[in-house]
Order: sequence, then C-alpha cells, then structure tokens
Amino acid sequence: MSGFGVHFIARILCDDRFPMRTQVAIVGAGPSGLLLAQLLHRAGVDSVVIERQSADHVLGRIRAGVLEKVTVDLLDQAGVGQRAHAQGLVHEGIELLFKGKRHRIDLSALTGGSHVTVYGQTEVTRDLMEARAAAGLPSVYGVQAVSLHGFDGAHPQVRYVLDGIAHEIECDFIAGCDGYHGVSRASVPASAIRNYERVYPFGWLGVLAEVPPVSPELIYANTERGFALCSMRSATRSRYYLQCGADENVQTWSDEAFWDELRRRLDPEAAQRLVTGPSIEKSIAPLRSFVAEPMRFGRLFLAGDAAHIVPPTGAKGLNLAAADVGYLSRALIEHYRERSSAGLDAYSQRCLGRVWKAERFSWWFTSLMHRFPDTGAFGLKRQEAELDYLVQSRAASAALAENYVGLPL
Ligand code: FAS
Ligand code: PHB
Repeated sequence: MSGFGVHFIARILCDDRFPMRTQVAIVGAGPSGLLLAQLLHRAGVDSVVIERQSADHVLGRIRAGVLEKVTVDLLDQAGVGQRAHAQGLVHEGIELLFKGKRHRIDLSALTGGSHVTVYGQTEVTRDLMEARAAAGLPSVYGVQAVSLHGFDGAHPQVRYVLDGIAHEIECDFIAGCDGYHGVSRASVPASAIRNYERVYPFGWLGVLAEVPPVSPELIYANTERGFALCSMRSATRSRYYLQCGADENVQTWSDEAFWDELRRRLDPEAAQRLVTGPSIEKSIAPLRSFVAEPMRFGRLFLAGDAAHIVPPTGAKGLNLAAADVGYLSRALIEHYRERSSAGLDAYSQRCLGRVWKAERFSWWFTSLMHRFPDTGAFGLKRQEAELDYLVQSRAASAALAENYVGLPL
C-alpha cells in the first residue's frame, strides 16, 4: 500500500477529538515500533503507533541490509516474513579484503549451518507498514510536539499535535521506539539514566545504485585509503560504503568521484568487475557506539536505537532492535495474559546482556577494519597481524562468524 493509504487510515482515526485509550502507546514507526506493534497485535494486545515523519519519509531512509536469523524468525512470528524468504538473499559467507587479497569467512561451516539474510531495512519496514494498514490498525503519521507523561505512575499518557489539534492517548505502557534523536529517552530524568558513548573520528559515505553487485557475498575491506564495504539489496541493486571524514559534506562527492575511490579500495579483480551507475541514494552516516542504562523507567520501555547505537560495521543495529522487541513483546503479552510482571522486570537486564556483546563486537570489527587518525605504523602492523591471525585460525574465524550471524536470544 502506498503512503497515501496509510495516511488515509491515519486521517480517519485522527478525526476523533476524544482522548484515545490503548494498552501500549508506541512512539516511532521505524522497524522497532512497527515490529512491536505487529507482534502485540498477533497476541491480541492493542497499540497505537505515533510517528513524526510521513510514511513515505520513513520508507525513504536507506539503512540496514543484513538480517540475523533471530530477526527473520521474529518477522515470521509477526506474520510478515514471506517477502524476506522469497526475495531475501541467504548468505553463508563474507569476505575480508586486506593487503590486496580477499579471504572468505565461511559463516555457515563455522557456526554449524547458520547464515544471514540480505534484505533491506526499507523492505522490512514496508512489510510491517502494509500489514498494519491492511489490518486497519491505528498509526498516526506526521505528528508534532510528542510528549510523554506519567510513566513513573500507573496511568501514563502520550500527547501530540496533529494539524494544529492537540491529542492525548491514555495507555498502560509506553514503548519508546523513536531512535537516537527521539523524545522518549530525552523524557527520562538525567538522574535516572546513565549513557555510555564513543564517537568515531570518521563516517560512512553510502551509495545505493541499480547495478549488479561486484561479488556474490559482502566484501569488508581494510585498505591504506580507508575502509570500504561492498553490499547489496538484490542481484540487480548494490549498496556500497566508503569510510570518509566525520565532517565531510555528501554534496562534495559526485557519483564519479565515489566510484573512482571505491575502485581504488578494491583488489584488481573486483575493481575490474565493478559495474557503476547513477546513485539512487547517497548519504553520510556518523558512527558512534552508545548505550543508555537501564532501558526501563516505570511504564516506559526503550527499544532499538532509542536505547543503543552501534557502528554499522557488524550489521547489528537493526538486529539488536528486533531482539529488544522480541523480549518486550513477550513481556507485555505475559503481563496481559498471565498478569505476571516477570518479563517486564527482567526486560532491561535481558536486553543489555545481549546489547553489550554486540557493542563489543561492532567496536572490535570497526577498530580492526578502519584507519584511525592515530593508527600509526605500529597500529597498521597490529591490524595486519590480527587480520592474518583471523583468517588463518579456525578459532578466531569462528568467533567472528558466531557474532556476525547473531548470538542466540
Ligand atoms: P529508527 O531510528 O529506525 O526509527 C525511529 C523512528 O522514530 C523514526 O521513524 C523517527 O522518525 C521516529 N521518531 C523520532 N523522534 C520522534 C518523536 N519525537 N515522535 C515520534 N516519532 C519520532 N544498521 C545496520 O545494521 N546497518 C546499516 O548499514 C545501518 N545504517 C544506518 C545509517 C543511518 C544514517 C542510521 C541513523 C542508522 C543505520 N543503521 C544501520 C542502524 C539502523 O538500521 C537502526 O538500527 C534501525 O533503524 C533501528 O530501528 P529503530 O529502533 O526503529 O529506530
Ligand atoms: C548494508 O547492506 O547496508 C550493510 C551490510 C552490512 C553492514 C552494514 C551495512 O555491516
């Protein structure tokens, strides 16, 4: 369904001037918010999704590309996994490129048969949006001035303005699924939350283009000119990234300049095979590691990027968000079905145990594959020694593989 369809449903619901009441108010219609809403709906728990952007704007953001099995299993549980299975690409290996040579890491052999699925976050979001719209469930797009109230008590509320009209939703719980820049984490008193952060001195310049991928599997490259990643969305659509300066302006990168630089960071065989074309999307993403603790504040629960950020090197961001939502949906369903708060009380600790392992892996892989301003000659030799060890040692490769395919829930 196009964005218009979703807007149309939103308009119907928003004409009601009376305060709305729901069981779970979900702030944010990214993958976290929409997956949580769908899992709750399948268990008979009501929710309202509130999003500040338009549906089309959310779908226009090009983000993640690699899904762990845990994530695909959750999409199946939500009843929206069909397209991911039909159109997603099963990948059983990745390649590491360093010192001009590529080395394959056999993810499947090293993890007893596990794999990842290449299927864009945009498509995941589209599948979830369409399922929600088809069920006629309430999603309100284009809201302003969202504020959270009373989540330290028994009757939380979410307020927002739409088309100049103030609305209020009374609920049992609030799910803060509104990303790193959202209002939910910002609504928590500073004394009740602790943030851990590391900002990297570089960004990723990403290009999406309707050209066949340079290689059937992803290539992660550590080169003297910096990091590069060759990924894809399908057999005809590719996604490439180049490490760039943290303060670079994407406007200064022509398509030609991007393709020339990518070629310089590939091995001769890949460089020769590279098919270029006009960019469909081009953007620079900052890189940071971030965790907020705890992830629960009374009846407010943070999930996904609202609570943590990883550098995209390990392809963990979207997958961590899905895992949080897996834990939170089970806890909320347990609350309503069994009147038990056990899952809700354990939520933050359960998520953070897995989050910090993914933070470590993403930091390690980023530190190994990128050139830092202070890497220096010793740092280069250390990176090369670690990469040599990684591809020569089954134990080291297995450690990479089991983190890359995703740790169990
Ligand atoms: P999201 O940020 O996706 O969604 C939050 C939603 O809340 C947004 O739609 C936002 O508009 C809305 N919102 C914000 N404030 C609000 C408010 N006050 N009221 C209502 N709504 C509000 N991960 C990877 O694995 N690989 C990648 O290559 C990758 N690239 C990325 C590039 C960028 C630029 C960014 C920012 C992230 C990238 N990520 C990547 C991580 C990304 O995929 C996230 O992990 C994923 O989007 C998390 O989903 P959500 O938690 O739903 O957060
Ligand atoms: C992507 O395809 O966008 C992608 C894949 C793997 C990563 C990061 C991004 O590690």
